[in-house]
Amino acid sequence: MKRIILFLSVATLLSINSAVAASTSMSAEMAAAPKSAIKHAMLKVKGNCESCKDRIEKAALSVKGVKSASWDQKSGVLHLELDSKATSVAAVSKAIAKVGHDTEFDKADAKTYNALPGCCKYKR
Ligand SMILES: [Cu+2]
Repeated sequence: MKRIILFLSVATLLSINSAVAASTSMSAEMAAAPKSAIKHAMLKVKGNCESCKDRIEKAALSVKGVKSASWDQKSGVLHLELDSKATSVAAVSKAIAKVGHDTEFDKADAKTYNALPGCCKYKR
């Protein structure tokens, strides 16, 4: 009896797995590594130059659980690899606003913005 139950559950798991794998490559990856909480996320952040890039990425990496941060100067999109069990895009957004950069979710306060070097004063 135990063997039959085991066989049935394995068969069920296999069919679920292949159904998921068939849907998209993204969910296939997730099915292959269900224990990993590392995910890719994107966040719009305002800035101008290389110093902005450094400042934005440093602020993002200062948040525990952020594994990598790369801000694209042209598009203003910050690409993140983060442990979704340890942090969130919302927390990263707040950390970035704190160093003077507006994000799609948070605004930097005027005092911090005004203290940025001239080249970094992006349009608000
Ligand atoms: Cu700058």
